[in-house]
Amino acid sequence: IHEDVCSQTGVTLSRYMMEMVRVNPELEEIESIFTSLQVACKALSNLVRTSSLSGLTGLEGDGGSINIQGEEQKKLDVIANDVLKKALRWNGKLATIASEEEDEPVDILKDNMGNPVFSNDILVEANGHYVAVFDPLDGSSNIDAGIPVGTIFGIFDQPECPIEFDNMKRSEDRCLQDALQPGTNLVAAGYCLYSSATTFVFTLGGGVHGFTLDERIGEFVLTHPNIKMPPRGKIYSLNEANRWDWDSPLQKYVTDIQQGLGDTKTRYSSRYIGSMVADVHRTLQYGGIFGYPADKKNPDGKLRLLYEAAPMAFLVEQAGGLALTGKHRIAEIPPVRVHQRVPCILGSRDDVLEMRRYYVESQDPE
Ligand code: P6P
Repeated sequence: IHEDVCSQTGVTLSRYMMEMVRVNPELEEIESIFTSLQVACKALSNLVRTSSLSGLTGLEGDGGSINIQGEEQKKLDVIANDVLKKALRWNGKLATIASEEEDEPVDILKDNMGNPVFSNDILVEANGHYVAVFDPLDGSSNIDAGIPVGTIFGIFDQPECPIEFDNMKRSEDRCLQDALQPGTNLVAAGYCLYSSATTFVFTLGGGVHGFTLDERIGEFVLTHPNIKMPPRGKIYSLNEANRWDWDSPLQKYVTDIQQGLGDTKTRYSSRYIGSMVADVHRTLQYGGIFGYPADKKNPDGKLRLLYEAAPMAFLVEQAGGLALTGKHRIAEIPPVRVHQRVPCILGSRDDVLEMRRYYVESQDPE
């Protein structure tokens, strides 16, 4: 990908993508998908911001209750999932989506009743062959406490399928095959952080760029061109309540960096928001290490491989960092189940390599 497109801050995301397509014509369909993603993220930003005004909007953070109109209230993340599905469905460039809020991957060219959403001629013209995986509102349980939350997304192209698929109507098997791809197959990934500002951060494989929503004009504008993660940080970001369930190499690593006994001989400080998008956003800019490692209770950790860890791993690696399960590169793990979890430790290159050394030296079977 040529990255020599406009990089002065203040350029809108829409213009940035137009310039990108001018030098990379093969990205034309991705540009169209990003247009839909932008609209969905602006809508979700508004939804999150007003959800606490439940008296006005009737939207509760935890949902599930019956509002004064006697309507069953959906949880915010279910609403967020609907917003994203609608935006991506009418884009016509996608065939399949997989979401934390969907039990199975969804043929996005069919409506919730299974009927085709496009007439056949439009379907042929649209030729949707991309696959979107997303967590529509990661960290949503934090919303009522005013803690930042975010949308995480990844975009694949449909894999080459064995010939027998050609004759099948689109079936669950085909949708499952579309979705179960390793992070190395991602063509785009990113997140939208709903915090003090709404920031859309993504990579197309040619670096990482951040755009902040300027509500005066309703556009995402370039504020973080070409984000590069510092090779070292001074922050570790893990839920230490799980410390006694971590494996011993990780316990030793964290104790050492807390006590200034690691490679840098400086004591690291702890920052843990408990919302992956916010913790990763800080780590991308300030450096250090974030993770949800394996522990005795959760041998695969907590984060989902397909639509949380793998898209974030793509971003982190594009920003010069590393994303491992402990020893192995997350991007290379082929998912076998849509919602499978994976241990995840990501961040500054030298910090993650130092952490990994504790595993290698311990010869601890991971
Ligand atoms: P814990 C939010 O629920 C989430 O999925 C991620 O956003 C976050 O990193 C993690 O779980 C926090 O989990 O167990 O530390 O609260």
